[in-house]
Amino acid sequence: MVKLSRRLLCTVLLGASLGLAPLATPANAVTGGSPVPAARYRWLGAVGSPIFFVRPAGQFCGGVLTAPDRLLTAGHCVSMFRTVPGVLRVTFGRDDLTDRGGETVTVKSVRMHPKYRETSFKDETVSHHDLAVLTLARRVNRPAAPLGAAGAARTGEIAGWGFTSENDLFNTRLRAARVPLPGDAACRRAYGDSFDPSDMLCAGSPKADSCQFDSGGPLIANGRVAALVSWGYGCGKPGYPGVYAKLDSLP
Ligand code: 4AZ
Repeated sequence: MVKLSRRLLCTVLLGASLGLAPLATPANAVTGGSPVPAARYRWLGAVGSPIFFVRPAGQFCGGVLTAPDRLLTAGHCVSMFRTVPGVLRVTFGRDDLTDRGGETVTVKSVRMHPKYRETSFKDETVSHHDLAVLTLARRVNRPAAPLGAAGAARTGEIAGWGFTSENDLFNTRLRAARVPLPGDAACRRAYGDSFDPSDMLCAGSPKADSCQFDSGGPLIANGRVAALVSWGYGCGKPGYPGVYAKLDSLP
């Protein structure tokens, strides 16, 4: 709750103070990636709300379809909307958030992972069991994402609509990148006990990483979604891989 609301507030204030819209916080996202067509991930949704007017489509997170009317996303993306799920929208099939293409569906309810909780690492909010399920107001005619554990995979793929670097505040294009999976020890070294390998997975490098507004989006390994973008200390910082919520911690 604290995490997203603080972020939303910063973004809105920054946008307002600079008199610019759309605008969002200066942060990286899918760094080191390249544009991909949304048609490649028919089950990938952009989570947003018209109240988040500083971003096209009000987008602030990603999510993956697990049934015709269920979208799995990061808990921290939607915890502040638990009591007002109807203000959330999920948009599928849009290469660029400024386009009109694809389809947009209203959200009916938000169910948080029962063990969702927040701690902190430096000035970052650490989200544990960072998963939530959105029930959509109608069923969409799209395939569910294939889900599966990363196992021994050495690399994965991430996708999201976030910014590509601190100098690219205006990216609204869906992008993807291949990221290394350096293993639990790398994240333990970086984050100590804040990293819990029982429900988290470590991915990324200074060459390619996820960042703000990529949260809730997929980490794909062996052709299956293994985890969702969750948190990290900055983006692409040497020694600080991104942290992902593993789907096998689903209740
Ligand atoms: C975020 O703020 C965020 N580099 C997402 C991913 C990462 C860091 C921050 C990982 O949503």
